[in-house]
Amino acid sequence: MIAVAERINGMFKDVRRAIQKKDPGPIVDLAQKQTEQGAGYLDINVGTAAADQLSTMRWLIETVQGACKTPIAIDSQKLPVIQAGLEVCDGRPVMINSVSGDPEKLDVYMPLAVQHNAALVTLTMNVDGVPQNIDTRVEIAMTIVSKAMEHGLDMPKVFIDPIVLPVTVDQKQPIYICEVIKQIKTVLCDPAPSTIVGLSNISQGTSQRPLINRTGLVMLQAYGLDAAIIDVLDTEIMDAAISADVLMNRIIYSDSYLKSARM
Ligand code: THG
Repeated sequence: MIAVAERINGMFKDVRRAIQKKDPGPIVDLAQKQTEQGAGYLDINVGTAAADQLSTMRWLIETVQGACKTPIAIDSQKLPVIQAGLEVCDGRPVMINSVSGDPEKLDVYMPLAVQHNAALVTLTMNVDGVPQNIDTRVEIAMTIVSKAMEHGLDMPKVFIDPIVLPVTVDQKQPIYICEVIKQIKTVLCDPAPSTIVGLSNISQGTSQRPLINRTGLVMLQAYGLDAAIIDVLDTEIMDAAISADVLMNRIIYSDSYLKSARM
């Protein structure tokens, strides 16, 4: 499973403070620590930590690129912030995170992804909002897939995010997400698109967040999840994700598999 490391996000106090003081130290530290713990991508999200999101995104990316060689996920709902980030990327693999499943938006973001050879995270939501059932999520995934074919985006570089909702809001949601992932991976097209979730939403409002996060992650992996935005510094969730990859025969077992999978 591809772990997209979530900690370089302006919603965390340490990152917010670093952004406000333009202090690269904490950002460099998080980039290196998350890389050591097996991050496949480092998600970078300015959040609400700065007035000038464009220059802050550029600074964060340049700081991270100076600290490690790990691929980067540029996380913003705003196109200009994504574009500012892409401008300073140094040629390492990059992921655009994210765009909704509106056809008009896909017509803008997909050519951008092709132009930058970037992976693209697409959300199963549209102008009508975030669907809470299986079928509407899969319908939006079908729109995403047909748009990707039209724009010549490689299917494995299309990451579909079915949008995880908290188990406390509706206890049927986690198994719905499992079913959506299974359908995306088995019935839409061959090769299938990739799947991704922002995991920690699943445990919002519960008393057992880390446990529910890692149990949910392993379930989703069993249904074919390819990537998750998680706290890779949480050893227990990373160990669970890597063990699930072994049990699904996705990585080879050795006695040191927890360490080798992080390299
Ligand atoms: N899908 C996609 N991208 C995303 C999300 C998603 N990007 C943003 C977000 N969701 C994923 N990133 C985070 C980062 C941190 C936390 C959750 C998701 C987190 N928040 C703490 C909490 O929820 O309690 C609070 C943090 C704090 O203030 O200290 O851990 O779904 N494609």
